[in-house]
Amino acid sequence: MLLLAFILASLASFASTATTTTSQTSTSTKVADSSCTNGPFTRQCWGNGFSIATDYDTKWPVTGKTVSYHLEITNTTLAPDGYSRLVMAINGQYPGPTISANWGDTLQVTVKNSLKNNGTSMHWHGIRQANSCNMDGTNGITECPLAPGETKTYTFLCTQFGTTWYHSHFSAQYGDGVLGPIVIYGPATANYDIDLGAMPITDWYHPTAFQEAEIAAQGGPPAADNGLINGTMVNPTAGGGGAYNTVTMTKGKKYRLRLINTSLDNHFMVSLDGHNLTVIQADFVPIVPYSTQWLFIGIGQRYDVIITATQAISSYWFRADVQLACGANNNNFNIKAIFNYAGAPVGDPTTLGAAYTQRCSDETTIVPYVKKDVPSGDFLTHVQQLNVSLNGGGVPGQTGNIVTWTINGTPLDIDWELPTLKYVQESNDSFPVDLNLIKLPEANAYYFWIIQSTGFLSVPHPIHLHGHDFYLLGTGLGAWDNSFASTLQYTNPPRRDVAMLPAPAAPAGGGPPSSGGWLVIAFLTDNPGAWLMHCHIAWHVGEGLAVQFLERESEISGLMSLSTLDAPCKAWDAYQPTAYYVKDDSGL
Ligand SMILES: *[C@@H]1O[C@H](CO)[C@@H](O)[C@H](O)[C@H]1NC(C)=O
Ligand SMILES: *[C@@H]1O[C@H](CO)[C@@H](O)[C@H](O)[C@H]1NC(C)=O
Ligand SMILES: *[C@@H]1O[C@H](CO)[C@@H](O)[C@H](O)[C@H]1NC(C)=O
Ligand SMILES: *[C@@H]1O[C@H](CO)[C@@H](O)[C@H](O)[C@H]1NC(C)=O
Ligand SMILES: *[C@@H]1O[C@H](CO)[C@@H](O)[C@H](O)[C@H]1NC(C)=O
Ligand SMILES: *[C@@H]1O[C@H](CO)[C@@H](O)[C@H](O)[C@H]1NC(C)=O
Ligand SMILES: *[C@@H]1O[C@H](CO)[C@@H](O)[C@H](O)[C@H]1NC(C)=O
Ligand SMILES: [Cu+2]
Repeated sequence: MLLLAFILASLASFASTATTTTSQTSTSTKVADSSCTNGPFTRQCWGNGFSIATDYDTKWPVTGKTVSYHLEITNTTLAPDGYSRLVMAINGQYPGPTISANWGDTLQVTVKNSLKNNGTSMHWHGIRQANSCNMDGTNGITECPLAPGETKTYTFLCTQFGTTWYHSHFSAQYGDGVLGPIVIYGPATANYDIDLGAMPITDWYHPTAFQEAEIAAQGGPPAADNGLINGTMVNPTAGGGGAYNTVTMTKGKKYRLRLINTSLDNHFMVSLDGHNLTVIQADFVPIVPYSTQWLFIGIGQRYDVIITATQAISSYWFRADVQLACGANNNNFNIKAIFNYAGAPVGDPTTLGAAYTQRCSDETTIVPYVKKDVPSGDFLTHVQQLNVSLNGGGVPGQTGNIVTWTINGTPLDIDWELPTLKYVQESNDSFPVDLNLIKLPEANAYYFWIIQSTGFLSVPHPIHLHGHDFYLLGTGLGAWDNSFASTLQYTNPPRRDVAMLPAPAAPAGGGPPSSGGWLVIAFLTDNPGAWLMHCHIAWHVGEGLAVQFLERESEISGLMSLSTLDAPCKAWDAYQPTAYYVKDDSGL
């Protein structure tokens, strides 16, 4: 009932936006104050005292409304690019259904694992889970995996707004289809007429992700066979079938498009021929709008962009170019979608892409709209270094060598049946070393992290943190030096939940070790829980590239009911000894 009411309400708001005109957009922007409400010309407003100027880390609306969804995971055959393969679909589709809610609503999502031979665990990427770490869906950290046949309901408040995605955290499973977009409606830093919704972009493999993960662990990352834009693409082989995703625009209108990079391994730059993209949000953080022709999206990152349909009535290619600079691994370098103006003749576009320089590094023009500074004086007292290394610095190229990624010498290896929150529930402090667990006992302190990649094959890594937006203070090639501390950006640095740990371009044909790169981030301990920080390249997190923070441990059980772990853990304990397949990676 609630869901139906919500759908009707959002249809009504779309209907009203679709009938307005854009002629006055730039002149009639109202100031975002408590008396203005959200509309095509007043996107900065929200209502009831909330607006784009609200600091959502400390304040958010509580609507009292609960929006419910049911997601059932099944093992089925689909052909998103014309090639049939096993897909672990959600409600029979790939990508899974879009979950949407308003800022301040409670989401209640019931997940049913109807797979025969895998557990699962659903993570709501970038959702802060304020005081609800037990709903983060990270198996081995915040819950036991959901055994085949089991159901779990995740309930959490939408304290942020914007675009994100949900995905399985059970080994490489999201690569086989267990993912979908999330849209949380809220204010925006620029006006637009029509919300086109989410457009996930990913690399796509014809063997399953579990098969590819094994190949990656034995030798190196396998090449993707294709890429998908909004779950579809043509097959590059002649007569292979598939179709381009097609979006229709009306000349004169402004469109909001929500881009999500759900890749396993490949990085892209995206562009719409003949148009600029006005970027208004990076991950969940609203930013001062800027215009660009090409946009780099790392795995797990999101960008909300506005496209103004001012060009001639025609068809235009939207491009997702694989970046060789990231160590591209794709057999198709022609991943595209179609943006069609209403009234344009039918047929593939003939437009040419704008020139650009290949790269593998984040956007550098991210300025958060709500300004927040980081106290530089805390740096030296609260800094730790995390060294990222392949095989713990061991000799690569040895046959049969299983690839691992270590942090300070240890690859993370979780125990599905004994998640970190279970230790907390049982007041057991004997954390094994390979949980890579770092305690953060101090409340409301800024902790600083120097993430340094070292040694052989220091490829770029998209680093993602659960439970927080972090502050991105700086990044560079080579080795970090403490004298750099004074050059970091402490004044309104970018905030987001995924950032690139950079690396120099790989030497042609292998070659000698590179000198790596560094990334410095900080976050405030304002959310007690157990939070994973990991590389979002599916192979790398499976190979151990992760740590977990146990934040304000003593407060956790007072803030949430850890008894939510009990039933799924009991079912998992019963299933695991009978499982057909065994865990053969970090479990994440
Ligand atoms: C999916 O189905 C295939 C083919 O029947 C089977 O081999 C595989 O184990 C199934 N996977 C899961 C996770 O149930
Ligand atoms: C999950 O299922 C796939 C087959 O669909 C299999 O290859 C993989 O080993 C399974 N993993 C676990 C841990 O069950
Ligand atoms: C993505 O695909 C879905 C399902 O086909 C469609 O409803 C939606 O409009 C598409 N979105 C975009 C941005 O193309
Ligand atoms: C997605 O992220 C990966 C890894 O960061 C990157 O290689 C790829 O280019 C990105 N895709 C898009 C569409 O930006
Ligand atoms: C896109 O931005 C560039 C650089 O600011 C500008 O030169 C160009 O005219 C813009 N193109 C369109 C279609 O607005
Ligand atoms: C990280 O590597 C640097 C350079 O090799 C070394 O000085 C430092 O002790 C290492 N830190 C940790 C925590 O292992
Ligand atoms: C505490 O955790 C360890 C694993 O590190 C486990 O072996 C032990 O049984 C646990 N103790 C209790 C009392 O549950
Ligand atoms: Cu990585």
